Amino acid sequence: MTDDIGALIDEWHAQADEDRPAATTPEVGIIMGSDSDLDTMAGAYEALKKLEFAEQTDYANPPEARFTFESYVVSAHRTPDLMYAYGETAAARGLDVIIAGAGGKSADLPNMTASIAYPLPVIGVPVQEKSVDSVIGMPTGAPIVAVDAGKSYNAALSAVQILGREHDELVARLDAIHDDRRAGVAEVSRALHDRGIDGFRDRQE
Ligand code: RP5
Repeated sequence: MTDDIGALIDEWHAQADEDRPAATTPEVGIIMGSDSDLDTMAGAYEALKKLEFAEQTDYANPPEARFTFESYVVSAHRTPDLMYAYGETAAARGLDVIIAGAGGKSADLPNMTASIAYPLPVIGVPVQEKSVDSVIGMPTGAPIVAVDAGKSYNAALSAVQILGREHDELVARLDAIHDDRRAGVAEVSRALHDRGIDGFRDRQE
């Protein structure tokens, strides 16, 4: 293969053949149909960073963090060969779960990647409301896990829940951010009650 897409495909296949130890490869792969999806997919980055995942930008030189993710743009319609290669090599490259986001009415990247990468779990993120049916509309026997439109943050939490079945430290991190959320509700609840609605609103302005 000669073009840049071909070079990426060749690279992934070569990495799949390397058989690197699990601790040195990304656990989570984030793919999106276009870089215009990035703002919506950023929630996944936010959640993963909160859970102390580092972004692995060089497959051969992993960051120090034990848990990592990688990200790529993979368009189902413009580069179906790239999508196929990503799904096909994902498990051998060490990924445990893929988060795939796409927008538009024909948001096929998540569902097609789920079929290609099966039995690796794929969590679909409909980038827009109109993409929901396309992402979740899979026939019986062709599973995908999906979140609501735009909820890439939740997709990352779900990905880490899956990883947590193998790694107790991730369960502890998930518990910690859940506790933070509970504490946040307790704080505003008390502030609302104790200051009263007018006082609470005044403080927020
Ligand atoms: C989809 O089409 C992408 O996932 C994106 O949401 C949408 C528009 O893509 P661009 O034209 O911005 O590249 O495939």
